Amino acid sequence: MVRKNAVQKPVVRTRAQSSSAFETAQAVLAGGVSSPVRAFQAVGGTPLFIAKAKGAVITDLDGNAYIDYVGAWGPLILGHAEERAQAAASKVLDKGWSFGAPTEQETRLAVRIAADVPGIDMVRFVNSGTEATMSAVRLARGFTGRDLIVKCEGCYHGHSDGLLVEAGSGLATFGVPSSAGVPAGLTALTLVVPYNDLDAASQVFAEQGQRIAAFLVEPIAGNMGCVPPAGGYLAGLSRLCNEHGALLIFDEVMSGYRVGLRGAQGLYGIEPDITCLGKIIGGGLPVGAYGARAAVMEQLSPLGPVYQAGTLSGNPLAMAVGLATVEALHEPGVYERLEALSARLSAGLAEAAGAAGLPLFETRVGSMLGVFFQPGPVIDYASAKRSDTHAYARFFHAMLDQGIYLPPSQFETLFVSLAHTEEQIDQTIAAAAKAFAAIAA
Ligand code: KE4
Repeated sequence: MVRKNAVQKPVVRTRAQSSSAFETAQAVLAGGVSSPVRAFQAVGGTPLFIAKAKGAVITDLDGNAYIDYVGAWGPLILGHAEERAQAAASKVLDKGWSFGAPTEQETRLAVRIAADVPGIDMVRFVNSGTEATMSAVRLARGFTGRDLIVKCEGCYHGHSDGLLVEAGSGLATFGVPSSAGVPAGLTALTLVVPYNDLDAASQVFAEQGQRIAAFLVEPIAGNMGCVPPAGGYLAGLSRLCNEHGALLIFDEVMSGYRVGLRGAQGLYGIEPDITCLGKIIGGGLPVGAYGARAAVMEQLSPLGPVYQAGTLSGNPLAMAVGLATVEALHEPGVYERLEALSARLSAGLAEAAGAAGLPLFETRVGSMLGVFFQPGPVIDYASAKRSDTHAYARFFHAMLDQGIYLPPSQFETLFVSLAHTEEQIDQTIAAAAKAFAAIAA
């Protein structure tokens, strides 16, 4: 009997249910999404609708599984549906999960954060990173009695009006709105300088120093892709702020607990005046926080004249999952494992790109990784923008079709979690080798 050649049925990775779900969503959700980057406009195609996730793997409505390097944009450092976080949530759910009144959950998380983060003696919880930075700016203005804020081009601090600015013409310039609906008057108090450029920062302080309330910066930029601080940059900002009586605000919404228990300020040994946190401290539930030394935080209502409030701030469910997440990060060897997995991935991607003859500039701080389709170096937003975003889009889809879910934009950061395994990292590298070869062909 002639055996029929066993024909390997091609893996048909249909995404029909995601497409249909996206159609439905677009009728009632602006753009079909609850946050713009999820719409895949930077890479093209239809966004995946996620049905479930466990560990380092997410599964879409069509049953396709992907190794996930977005991790809900940073919070899921333990991986998805992690047992300790789940157990913490269950315990709270049995007793009620929102009271609009003080609970010991928020005190416990605040004690943990104050013990870990060098620049924090006292904390205020809010519900997002946007709220954290917006409130930190108001607190800095209230504490100093000054109006001007300086931020870096390419750093993202959420969507409060005064921070939706982009650089005007010239080096150190007053921001121009980067969004419709933001009146120029609201950005006229925000100065924008290039990231990693201490001369520009010095210049703006020389010109406006007495009016500057704070310099707000991502100590490790994660929203232009991952761009580490240049040597001496953060120390220079700290010195400029001290010399001119301004406050240094570290937006550690992404880097807090990501690059170590003490965040970027612990890694680089620079203590800011105010620290903003989010993402990981909520373990995937809506949380933000800002903190400082007591003398600054005592300006906050109900103690002082700076007002800020929130219905769900300190929500027991979010506090419990956040505390379980942060406590798990105190286990011995956690950051060594994240470092080993992330270094393995970074080295593998570099080798694969080299083999394909593809110019790839990589950055990494702990388990925050950047891959820029260009020779580099990438040190700020201007250089990041020189990346080949079309190549990144092709890379994104070639990886997606091989079961690897990367951030759907060149200007985002990849995250490795404690749930990732060496096998999954190696599978990712193998997929990247194929993707790079296809792009380079
Ligand atoms: P949220 O308001 O999105 O919780 O946080 C704003 C924010 C503040 N600071 C930093 C350093 C941040 O990275 C963010 C938010 N990060 C983006 C991803 N790059 C969130 C994803 C999104 O906007 O959908």
